Amino acid sequence: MKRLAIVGSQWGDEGKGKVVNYFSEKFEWVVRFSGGANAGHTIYYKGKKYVNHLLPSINPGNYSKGFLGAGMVIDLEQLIKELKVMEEDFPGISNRFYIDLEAFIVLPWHKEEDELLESMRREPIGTTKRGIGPAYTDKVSREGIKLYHIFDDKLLKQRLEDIFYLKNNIYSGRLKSNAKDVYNYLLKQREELKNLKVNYESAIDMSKVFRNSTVLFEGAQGVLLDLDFGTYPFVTSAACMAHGVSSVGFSTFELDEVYGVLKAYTTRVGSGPFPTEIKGELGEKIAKLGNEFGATTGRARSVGWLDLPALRYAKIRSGLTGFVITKADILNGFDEIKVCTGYEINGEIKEIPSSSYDFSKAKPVYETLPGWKDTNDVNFLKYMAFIEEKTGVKIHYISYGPKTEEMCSKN
Ligand code: 2SA
Ligand code: GDP
Ligand code: MG
Repeated sequence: MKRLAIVGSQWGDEGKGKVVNYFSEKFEWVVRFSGGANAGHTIYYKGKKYVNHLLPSINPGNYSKGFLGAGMVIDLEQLIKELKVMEEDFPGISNRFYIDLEAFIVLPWHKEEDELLESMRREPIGTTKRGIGPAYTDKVSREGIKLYHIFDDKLLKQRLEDIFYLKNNIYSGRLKSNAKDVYNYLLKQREELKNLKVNYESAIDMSKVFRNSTVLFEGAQGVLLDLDFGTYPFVTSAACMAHGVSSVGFSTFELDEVYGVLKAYTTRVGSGPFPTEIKGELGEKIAKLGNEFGATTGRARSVGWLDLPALRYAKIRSGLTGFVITKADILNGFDEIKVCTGYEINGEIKEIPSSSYDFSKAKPVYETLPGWKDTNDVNFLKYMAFIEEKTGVKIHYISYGPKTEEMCSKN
């Protein structure tokens, strides 16, 4: 296989980092194509845990290289932090990372705006406050800084002055950031990145490299958090699905496979509809067993039963060709497992509605399946067969623990 995309099939935190890390053995490049430091992708290497927010989940021990694409919004300060953690254990690893010169930069004012907007919203989105929404907003309204700007002192200074002229008019002095401080801040980041020997590349050079290499695309968040197709407005501001590879110069038709990572139950962090949420003791029990806390913010994730309409939606929207199921081990020993097969909305059985308003009224219709002792149990095989039958997507791999090696092919 030359090109594989791995995306989240639910609301994120399905275990994409671990799954990408498992497959990274077989690919020359691991590419993050969207999002920013809102993501938290957990990997283990030689028994040690690393949480990648920006770095692609390459296997530090092999030769694979990581690319941060133009569709990302990059917080350079956070990137440097992550690289330094990696450098302690793998000296020289930073030189295996490449950034598209067109990538957009998250700056201190974006985080300030994220805080301000959340505090002013009547119905907060529950963002990670990593400046993601404001950074993408600036990108679209053409008011920001791209990576290439930081290599031209004069251009950078001029742009920052222009940006703050506008921002200060809009925010009437409410922002603490100013052009001079951000300029000095960026020169410092530039110096640190130079010392770490990170590579910068133009899209044209990289697309030549990628066309002659094997590439693994690492999605962030999940289909239901996608800006266009998720539970808007309770979504992130980026492409969470396979179509995001277009920002690296690929068409989805060039992908050999698109694997959706699917957690054996569902979690969600932040606001928005969550029909299969399990409230009370049982939900808390699963959350505790699954250690369901945000890998970026530490926020408690809400837990729910598996949601098949949501998976059918993910299949159609993201063109999934297979599933990788994770965290079924967390449900080991449960007598019964519920699975949502449809929603009742205004007295009718339906698939996912377009509007979050209708979705928030959806009542899940459940089937109850027998639980399993462990992931070798026949009842777990039945659970997987049920998912395959109801979604029309085959499960290709099973992850049964957090470590990279705790994974096997299904057949
Ligand atoms: P934002 O910050 O603007 O992207 O938030 C908008 C919504 O997107 C959700 N979101 C996430 N959901 C699950 N996992 C994410 N990454 C972290 C993790 C989350 C954390 O790995 O656990 O640590 O809290 C992630 N990033 C964004 C967010 O909750 C909002 O609903
Ligand atoms: P991502 O955002 O999709 O990469 O997922 P996160 O890293 O935010 O959250 C997934 C959590 O589950 C991490 O703590 C992983 O180490 C852990 N994990 C991944 N796969 C499995 C699995 O199959 N079983 C168990 N028990 N934990 C897993
Ligand atoms: Mg995560």
